[in-house]
Amino acid sequence: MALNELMNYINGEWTPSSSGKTFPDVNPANTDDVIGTFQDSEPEDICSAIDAAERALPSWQQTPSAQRAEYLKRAGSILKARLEQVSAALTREEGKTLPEARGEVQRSVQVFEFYAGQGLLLTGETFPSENPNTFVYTKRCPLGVVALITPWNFPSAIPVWKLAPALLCGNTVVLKPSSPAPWSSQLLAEIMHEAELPPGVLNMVTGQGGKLSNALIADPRVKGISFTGSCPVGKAILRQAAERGIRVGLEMGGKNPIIVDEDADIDLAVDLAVKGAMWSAGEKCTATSRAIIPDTIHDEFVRRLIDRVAALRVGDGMDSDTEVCPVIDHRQMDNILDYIRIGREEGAKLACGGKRLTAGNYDKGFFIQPTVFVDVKPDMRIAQEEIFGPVLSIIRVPSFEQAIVVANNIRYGLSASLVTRNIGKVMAFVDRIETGVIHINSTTSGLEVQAPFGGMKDSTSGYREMGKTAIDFYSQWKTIYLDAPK
Ligand code: UN1
Repeated sequence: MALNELMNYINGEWTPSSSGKTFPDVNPANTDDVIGTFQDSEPEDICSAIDAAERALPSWQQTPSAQRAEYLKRAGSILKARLEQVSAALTREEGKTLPEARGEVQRSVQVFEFYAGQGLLLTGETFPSENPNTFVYTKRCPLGVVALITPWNFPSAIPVWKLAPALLCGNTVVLKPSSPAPWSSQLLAEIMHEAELPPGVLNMVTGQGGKLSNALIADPRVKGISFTGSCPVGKAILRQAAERGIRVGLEMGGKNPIIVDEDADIDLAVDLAVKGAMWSAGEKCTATSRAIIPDTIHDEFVRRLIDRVAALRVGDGMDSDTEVCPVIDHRQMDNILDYIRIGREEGAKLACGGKRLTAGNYDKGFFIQPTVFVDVKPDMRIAQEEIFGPVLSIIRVPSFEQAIVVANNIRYGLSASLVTRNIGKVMAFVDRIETGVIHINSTTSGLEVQAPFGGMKDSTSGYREMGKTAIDFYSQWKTIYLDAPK
């Protein structure tokens, strides 16, 4: 069977890479299922994409923002009409269950709708002047050509939540999706094409991360970079971009805790810990990876949690009874299994899971048993480093006070959750927890598009995505002193 050969999208055209080479996109639930081949691009292809973006910039930035918003509105309605198809594609290439994929694509639709609604709201300020004949005001203008470097774990929502505000503000874009999941970005480019976005306003180039990202960052025409991915890659981007003095937004790892208060509903706490840790096989930067539990309820919490985790159904995300999906690829699977080995060597106790599933159809995919460690000490590597897999570490603490200390004693600061009925503890937690996202009585993951999203500490370079805040990243200010002519 002839495979689908997918192309780069440059200047409104489907273009092969200059290398002539391709790489396959494979279904992580069944590696016999090759979705298609994608262009294994070279720095020259990035250069052509930047050429196109640069050429498209003058007329795009002069297009009124209300009109730019119209394209987003159109894209949102095309995506909405295609929700089932795009969600199924997402499950097939990324692995997450179909309901989770639908949730993600639905969020992409909401992102388009939200920014489409901002078309007439790119507001500035007016200021009284010292002089009677002067009008002082501010106006937003775009950065220019921006590079969006996106991960595989939310291959629909993350490209959309970067692209929509970038376009709204009048920037032109080069999108480089992560190579394990390029198809979702391909579908996004197709939708923007159908929405009749002018050629060159969005360009998409697939291929190996390091080489292509370097070419993007090094090009003097690129004026901003937004990246979601791992901490080491993010820090390397930051160093390179600092040389050029351009704007960089980094959204990186997490090691997100759930703290359960002594008076909490334990079944609710177990439910939130299991969903937060195991849904999407833990492959969210907002996934729960530490459960910090006070002595008094520890054993009961662990007993109920293990019952629940041991009963989780692992399988193909397309099967309607699957709860835990495969992980993305062999490399990721090996990383996770390595961390499980490290946890055992460090002296943590494996309470359930811990292995790759291999019998029957499992053999063809990358399935890992949902895994729980108990007796985890806060300074162990499995309690400090991001694993990005279905692995939860349970840490026992003497008190609520100590729980917050342990939660904060880490380089990351993305998200945290508290399960409690006690309003005083809610307030103390909100005050003292060092994370950019705080969930009370809900899982550490889950975001809404109208609210700012981002972390603290090593999880971020200090900016926020989504909501109106993203507009501040993708635009810059002009301050105008307008004097009446004599
Ligand atoms: C969510 O919690 O719903 O890469 C989204 C990630 C985050 C997105 C989390 N940027 O996992």
